[in-house]
Parts: sequence; structure tokens; C-alpha cells
Amino acid sequence: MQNLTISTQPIAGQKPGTSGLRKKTSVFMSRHYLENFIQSTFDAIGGVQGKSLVLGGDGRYFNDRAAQVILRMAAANGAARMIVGQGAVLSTPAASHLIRLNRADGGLILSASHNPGGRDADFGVKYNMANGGPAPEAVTEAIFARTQVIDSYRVIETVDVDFMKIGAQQIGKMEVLVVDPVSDYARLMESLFDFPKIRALFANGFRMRFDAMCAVTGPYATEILENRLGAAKGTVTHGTPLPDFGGMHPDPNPTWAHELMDEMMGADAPDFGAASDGDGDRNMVVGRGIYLSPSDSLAVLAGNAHLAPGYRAGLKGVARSMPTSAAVDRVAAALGIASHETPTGWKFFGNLLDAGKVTICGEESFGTGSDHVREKDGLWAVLLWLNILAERNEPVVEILNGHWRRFGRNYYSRHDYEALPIDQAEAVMGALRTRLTMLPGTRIEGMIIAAADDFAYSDPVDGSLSKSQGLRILFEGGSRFVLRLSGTGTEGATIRLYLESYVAGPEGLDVEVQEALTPVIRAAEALAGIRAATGRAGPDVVT
Ligand code: G16
Repeated sequence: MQNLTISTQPIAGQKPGTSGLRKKTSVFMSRHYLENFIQSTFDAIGGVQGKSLVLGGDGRYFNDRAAQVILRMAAANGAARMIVGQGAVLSTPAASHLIRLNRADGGLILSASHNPGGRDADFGVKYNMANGGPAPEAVTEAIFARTQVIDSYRVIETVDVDFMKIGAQQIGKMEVLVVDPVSDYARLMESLFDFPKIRALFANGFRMRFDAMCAVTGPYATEILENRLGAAKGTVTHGTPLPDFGGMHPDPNPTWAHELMDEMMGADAPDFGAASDGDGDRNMVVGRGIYLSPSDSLAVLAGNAHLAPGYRAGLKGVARSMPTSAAVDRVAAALGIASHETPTGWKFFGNLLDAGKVTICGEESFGTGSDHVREKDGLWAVLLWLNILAERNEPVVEILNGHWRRFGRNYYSRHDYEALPIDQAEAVMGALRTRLTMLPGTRIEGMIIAAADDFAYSDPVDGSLSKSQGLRILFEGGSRFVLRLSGTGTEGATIRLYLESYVAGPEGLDVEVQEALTPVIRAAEALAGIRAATGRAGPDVVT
């Protein structure tokens, strides 16, 4: 066993995006690429001497090889202990929980989330802090700065750790503790939700389909839904995690989870459907014959969370990312609690959760979670829905309609223009940005622009300022559109166009979504000209 210092050179482009560093798998597998990023991470957090870290990933191609390299580097850098999920697998929320449960100093999560996996697809690495949450911008910037000057990394030459063997092993002086990836997480879920009540729901014939999309949630969902809650065997489909996710695109939205959508919209559909993504932090929920937008799901969960034991004391506050619809704000107002608006990225919720200002958070990008961990949590959202359904004993469609009757409806959709040339996408953003100050007061498509800005966020806890977080065009009456560039892609640029229109009701609550949004869609094209500038006939993905 030899402790080596390997000379290296900076590699361009190792800048973490919305959620860690995501690149093509072949890029991560190229010489020194992973090692440079890991050593830079260790250096940027003040070294790992004597520290304990959690390590796991979503099981995608290269997950196990990368985990072996990281362990050898952690040992060479003096780490005291690494807690690793069996098979080097952990869902993102389970990793967050393990960091908190074991009071670890942080964790490394190997995932490109909802991006496809495989040798020709995507890979990613993310560093999480001692609170269990994604590193804030100050830390990711320090990591990036370090990648630009790195000249060596440390690694121990040794045999592989046996990732399948539960228990303690050693690499030199460093302990490697391989743990069951599911059991601690399942215990946490049992502490938050009324399992006997949900078990009774299933025993009374309630039928569900959970599409794990050949990704990491399979074992978690099978253990919790089928084994502990008594859902029928086969409730979980695509439940075996595969390195290439079986060729599926593990992004739980109506486009990519179309098998689930077809079943839920078909004859004899189950009562409730759900899907999760590559690393288990996203969720899509579907009722029989009805799709719920993530923004509506967040609002209903916030309004009904008190029905679950873990939230019976009420919510301290809620938070949503800026592009997420304002539906949850209306619930917060009714509950008399604050609703915070943050930039896109779960990392922005961390301070609010740590400071006890919010209990539940959510994003339009199919993420919902609470203060039980510091990541969004797909299965948690599904279980909270199940707990609510068990308490209310009403179909999903009734709950949703009742919600809209009470609060009004925020019609909402996101149009994605993917894989655009970067300069073309930046030109679209730039052109709209320069016009922002001139727009207020303009009448377009029968609506008047009330305000237009480039969203900036001042963190109420640490005062940090995050600028340029999306262009907002706000109309009088609550309609708006938002334009921003995705920070999670690995090819070209993706423009996200977020569209929202509010109807107070009682009339007009059941219009088809794209139809209800037509004036906003037209106004967005007139003002931002995405189709005109890119030559695209329309968006690639509509959610
Ligand atoms: C990540 C972040 C989310 C964010 C989403 C979309 O999700 O964790 O907070 O909303 O990306 O980001 P973008 O619009 O920049 O692509 P995940 O599930 O990919 O980790």
C-alpha cells in the first residue's frame, strides 16, 4: 500500500452547475478528470484530514469505479472514516440523511440525477455539507477556483474495497464502513408518516403504481411500499437499478415517464401513480386520470401536511424556487406563515431549513422535500401523498379540484428548448435582458406588464447575494413568464420558459393547461422570440 502524489494539470470546464459537476461519462473517465475534481473539492473544504464523509451514488455506469478512486484519494488525504452505501449506492435523500444521522463532515454523491446513464451518457459528482445539503455557491466557486490551479493529487495504491460486504474494512488508517442503503432511510420515513394508516389503505384495495425507471429508488420503494406498507407485489415497476437505467431517461415527467402516464390515463387505472428519477430526489405524482403539476403538488402537500404525524405541529414556513408557481404562496397566506422565493437549486433552501424558517420546500422541476433532510426527496413526497390520501379518503382528483375551488388555480407549464448552440441561447437571453427596463406598462396580448427584472436573491440568513437567476416578466393579475438557462445539461444550452396564469375561480378552473396559457405563450414569443431566434418550431419538452 503506497501513498502517491501524482502530478496533474488543470482541466478546463470543471465548474459545478445547478447541482454539482455533470459531464459526459467519457469525460469523467478521461485521464485525471475525476481525480482533479475530487482533490480540488478536498482542498476547497480545507482538506479531509481526520474527517468522516458519506459516499454513494445512483448506481449508474462508472459509479463503482469512481467510488473506489474516491476512497483511495480520501485515505491518501487522511480521512478518518468513509460511510458507503452497499454497492456504492445511495439515493440522494438517503445520503443526505446518513450525513446528518452520523454527524459526518459531508458527503460525495455520484449522480447526474435525471440525465441518462451509461458509457455514452452522463455522470456527475456533487459535494454535500455537514447539514446534509448541497454545497452553497461560495463552496462550489472555491472548488472551481481550485480546479484551475491544481498541480497534484494524492491517492493510495491498494486493492478494491468489497462494496457488497456490510461492515467495516480498512484502507490504511481509514475505516470504510459499508452500510445497508435502505434501512436507515426507511426508519426515517416510518418516523414521519402514519404507516399503519397507509397499510390499512392498501389492505382496503387501494392500488398504486410506482415507476422507479430502472434507477436508484427501486430498492427503497420496494422495501417501503411493498414490504412495509403492504402494497401489492408488482406495485413497483422497473424496480431493479441498472447502470444504463435500462436505456430509460430517468426523468419523472409526462414525457419520459410515459408508460406510467399511459396507465394512469387508461381504463382501470390505479388510484395513484408516481415516478422517481435517477438518484431518487425527484417525484412525479399522478391521480387516476389526472396529472398534477409539481407546483400544484407542492401546494396541496403544504396545505395538508398536518395530516401526517411528522408535521402535525404545523409548518414554520414554506419555500419555492422563483420559477415555481405561486400556488403554494396562497396556501402559506391562508396558514399565516411565510413563503420564501429562492433561485433555482435546492442548495438555496439549506439556510432557510437550518434556521428553522421553513418546513416544506419545492420546485417546479419535480422536487419536493422538508426539513427531515437537506435534499429534495421523491419517495418522501409520495409517502406524504399516501398519508394524506389515507386520512382524507378522497380520490386525488377530488382533492385537487377542492384545492383549486378554495385557492384558485395557477395554470402552469414549462417549455424546454434543448441542445441549442450556447451563443444562440445566450443571445436570446441577452436581447430580452437589455429590454427589461423598458417593458413595464407595455400592453401585450391583452395583458399589461407590471414589472420586469433579472431575479436576484439576498439570502435572509447569511446575506449572500445571488444575481442573474432568471428573467421575469410579470403581468398585472398574477400571470408571468420566466426565462432562464438550465444549469444541469451536458450538451449545448437549454432555454427554459416557465409560464403561469392565475384564475381565481369559481369559473375557468378546468381549462386545458396550454390553452389557458395561450396569451402568456404568445406574449413570451413576441418579447423573447425564442422560436424566431433558434429556428425551432416549438419546445422539445413540455411539462
Ligand atoms: C437540480 C437541482 C434542482 C433544480 C434542477 C433544475 O435537480 O437540484 O434544485 O431545480 O436541477 O435545474 P436546471 O433548471 O438548472 O436544469 P436534479 O434533480 O437534477 O439534481
